[in-house]
Amino acid sequence: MNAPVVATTTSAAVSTERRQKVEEFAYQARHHALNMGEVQGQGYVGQALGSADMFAAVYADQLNYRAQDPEWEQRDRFLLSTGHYAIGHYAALAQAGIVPVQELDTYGSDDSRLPMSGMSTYTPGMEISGGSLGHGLPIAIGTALGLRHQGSSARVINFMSDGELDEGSTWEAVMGADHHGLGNLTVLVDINALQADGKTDTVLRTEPVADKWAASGWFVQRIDGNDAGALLAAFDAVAVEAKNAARPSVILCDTRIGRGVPLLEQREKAHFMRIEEHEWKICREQLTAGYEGEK
Ligand SMILES: Cc1ncc(C[n+]2csc(CCOP(=O)(O)OP(=O)(O)O)c2C)c(N)n1
Ligand SMILES: [Mg+2]
Repeated sequence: MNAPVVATTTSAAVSTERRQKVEEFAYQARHHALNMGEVQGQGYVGQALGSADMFAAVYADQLNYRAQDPEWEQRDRFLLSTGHYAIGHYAALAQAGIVPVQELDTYGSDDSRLPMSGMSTYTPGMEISGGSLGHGLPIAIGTALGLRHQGSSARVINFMSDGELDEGSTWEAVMGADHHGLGNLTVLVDINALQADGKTDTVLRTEPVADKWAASGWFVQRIDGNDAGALLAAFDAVAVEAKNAARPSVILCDTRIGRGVPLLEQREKAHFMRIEEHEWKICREQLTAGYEGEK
């Protein structure tokens, strides 16, 4: 069995400039998420805040894309498996210049290109439709195989949640990616330890999760998913691994739901948050104070 590799090279190995670019991107994306949340008064705001650093590392540092041409043939493919995280993805797409920032105000409204669950035919930059959990990774495997078959150097990054580790289709795909030696595939798992029905370990215990991926032949890292430096170091290790071996990589990201806004980090009912009218201003102020304080 392959021993799980836990990334220990955090910010020290990553330049300050690179890390700050990701942190700034994540900060702006969190504001976008709060703005979208306020349109509805409720929703998956906690997930968007919790995973903003992961989206930021992808869009500000890793992904090869053309903002004005989202279907550019040679683009890297970013697949959002977890449909309800669309709010976090839209925030990143806006910050990346793929979706106009003003359009975020339409989030979740009738006729909007930004529905509550990700839809590939609606939104530029949304490669697959979500909603039914556990399908992203199987699709990512088909995509990675197809790109390899075409001789493309584009890579596939699949984003999923810890709740999706309850799905049998996920584990079939984990084995399939190993079988096919998909070195062009990287998976990010947002381990916020929470699901719709409660804490992940009370719904279905998935730990020791790193060992399970490693036993299936993957290159495994487990990091603090709210640490931009750790995310970038992990992606750097994936790049080194891709040169040495043809096997898929997973970055298991421990995150905190609501991250960056203490008021929301403490919410008990965090899967689908109701935020009162007067609280939005407090959320923004807390977000900005935290970011300025950490700079
Ligand atoms: C196949 C499937 N089963 C069940 C659901 C219902 N469902 C919607 S969100 C969710 C929780 C999934 O866990 P996770 O994504 O980790 O939740 P979060 O961290 O966002 O609270 C479930 C079970 C679904 N969308 N698809
Ligand atoms: Mg979860």
